[in-house]
Amino acid sequence: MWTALDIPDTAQETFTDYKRWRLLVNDGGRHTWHYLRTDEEVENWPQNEVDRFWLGLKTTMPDLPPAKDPLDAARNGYKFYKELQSHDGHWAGEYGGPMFLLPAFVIGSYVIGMPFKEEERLEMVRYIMNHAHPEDGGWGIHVEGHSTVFGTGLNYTAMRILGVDKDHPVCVKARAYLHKLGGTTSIPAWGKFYLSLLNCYDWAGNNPVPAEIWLLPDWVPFHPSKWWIHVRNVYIPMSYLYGLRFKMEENDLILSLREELYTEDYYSIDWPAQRNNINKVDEYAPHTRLFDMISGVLYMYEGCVLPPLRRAALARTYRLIVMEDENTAYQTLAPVSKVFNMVARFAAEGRDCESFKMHKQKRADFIWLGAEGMMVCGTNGSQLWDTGFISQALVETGLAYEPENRQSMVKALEWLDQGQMRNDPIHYHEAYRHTTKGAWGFSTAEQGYTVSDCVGEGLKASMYLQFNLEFTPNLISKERMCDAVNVLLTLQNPNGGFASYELVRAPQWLEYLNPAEVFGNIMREYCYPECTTSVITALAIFRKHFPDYRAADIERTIRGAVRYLHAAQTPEGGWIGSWGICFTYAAQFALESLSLVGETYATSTVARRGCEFLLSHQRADGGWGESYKSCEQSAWVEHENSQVVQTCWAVLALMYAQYPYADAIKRGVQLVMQRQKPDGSWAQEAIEGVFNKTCAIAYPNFKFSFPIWMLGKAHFYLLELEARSVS
Ligand code: LAN
Repeated sequence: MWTALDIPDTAQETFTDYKRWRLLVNDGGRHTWHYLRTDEEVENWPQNEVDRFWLGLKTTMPDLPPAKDPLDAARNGYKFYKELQSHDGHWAGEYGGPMFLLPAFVIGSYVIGMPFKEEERLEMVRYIMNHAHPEDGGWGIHVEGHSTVFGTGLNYTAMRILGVDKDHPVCVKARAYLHKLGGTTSIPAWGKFYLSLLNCYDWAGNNPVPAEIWLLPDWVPFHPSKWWIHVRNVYIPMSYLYGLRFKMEENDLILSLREELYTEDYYSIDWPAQRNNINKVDEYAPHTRLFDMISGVLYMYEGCVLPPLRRAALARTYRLIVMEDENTAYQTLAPVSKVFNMVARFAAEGRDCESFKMHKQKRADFIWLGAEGMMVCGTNGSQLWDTGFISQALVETGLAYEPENRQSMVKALEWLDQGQMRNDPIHYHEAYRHTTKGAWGFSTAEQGYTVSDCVGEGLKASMYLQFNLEFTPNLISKERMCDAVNVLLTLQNPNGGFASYELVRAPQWLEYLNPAEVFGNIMREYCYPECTTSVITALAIFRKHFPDYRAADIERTIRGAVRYLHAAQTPEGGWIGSWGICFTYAAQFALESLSLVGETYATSTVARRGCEFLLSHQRADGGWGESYKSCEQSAWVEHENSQVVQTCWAVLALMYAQYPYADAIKRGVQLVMQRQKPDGSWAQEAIEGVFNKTCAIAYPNFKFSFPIWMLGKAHFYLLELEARSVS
């Protein structure tokens, strides 16, 4: 099942025949990759443009006549991008970047004996090899990050499980670096946990994760139901597995890994002393003294747990795990909890059961084959997010009206129609979930999680497509749009801001208990400028169409949200982006939403300062470029090069704010036009997104949606400025 693989020394060439891979898109936007073994299968299921593009194969898209003006460039961009639309109307795409998700999947699957196909294993190895740092041979927390113990320890382990020999040059080099860092004893907490499941780290080396916390009454201010949904959903199965001290059986590989991963003799390691041993190269959010103190007490408690209490706690957490699986049709919230849930279900129910089958089936949704090999995505896709942006771009630029684009707009609306959630979760209050009736999530309806700005963007895109275009059918009823608004109105916090999935439920001090070391601001929900602005924008557009629906509530909500947004502006005039890199991303959302409440360069100091902040970062070549490090440091960090996507965000922001001078906009437009390829596409540049302060994540579809959007809009904007200056 996990037989040895014969792996070449380098990974530029694919390890499998890329002409045989197909992306299957079905069931509301599910993505799964399939390798066709026989020629007959290949003949019956031809490779299409979507497959070719994402596999990095040559597409058949022709070179286009050079663009005469920005609108023409946007049109050329969409000629290319339209070919990447799936038959069901959405845009599929790679969602890689984090370097700990593939190892998590490999380790979790190995522990429970859930196999991968050989072709998958080969391409997974290739992906890992392609992302080893050329200088030191290690891996970081994400593809652009420096090598760490977390990245190197986990990717090394994954390579070995996948079937790579320990004497393979990539393993030799990585192991040498790992040893130079002192070996895996100092791996951060989640790494300790994965390795403990694998029986390559002693459970005594982990800080306790007591399931008993779920027996506390709900009103307790730090009750886990109040934690950020991702942390909560990761720690539920973790506490279950920790309670069982679940680990796989020893075998030859495990025994060998115990030698390879450490610089000292595995059997003489002082495990309890490793609980707080975190390598400095990994650390972003060091433990607080409070955390260490509580962990110390809990560690003592682990020596004298009361069996009935533990049993009750394990039963309670298991129930929560099952409810999460059922609420999401086994997609679960995201890949970290996916693996832990999968292992927990196996620990309780074994292999011959429905839960194993279902987890295996949906495991495939996270796995993506890219040009550099096979990876695990940050979610089961970014379907709604990408479809929402390009739909809005086409409508705002007017390209949606052009006859050759109409069909694709109708398809996009059809996808949005079925992508809206129609009901609350099956297990609703009992699972501490927020309402979902009328919401859109980040990926598919099946995944089933409300995200504030996804509801905003989904609603906005649906209204644009349905109301602004006379040729689209009315698929989404007024009632359903009102349902979406109802969801938005439930999500405002007392300070006026909007968080990601839920209301802020826990106090700020909970962050002192952040156990993950490698991520920041994860313990509870926070309000985000991006989420808040998406909501303002959607509500502002909604009330133009339906002025009577909950008018007072909408007015109050918008006013509160704008108040939050004003307060969130930094003294320099920017907004800190938490999900995209970084200030340019947030500025684009912020200035759009402010313009919809009448705040522009001419009328509002906030908007004017926002513009001036951006202009102060425009580079000599006309572009903007900031590094992912801006997000780590919450301060502008220049990238080596200007970036097309960030330039688009900055120029869009200036246009939303009605910045009255053409020069800065023209220079941004020129940069983006110069970087367009003859076939209308743009090359992939630096990574676009981020989460939890430290982990970059890729949004490769942004290099289409935002240039198309910006160029098309800039065309008319510049004409208008010109007309004004003439008159
Ligand atoms: C995402 C992706 C989308 C993102 C936006 C919609 C862009 C944002 O505005 C709100 C938050 C959200 C939904 C978001 C939250 C955190 C996610 C799910 C991710 C960045 C994708 C991957 C990440 C998830 C936490 C990865 C798993 C890792 C853990 C640390 C649990």
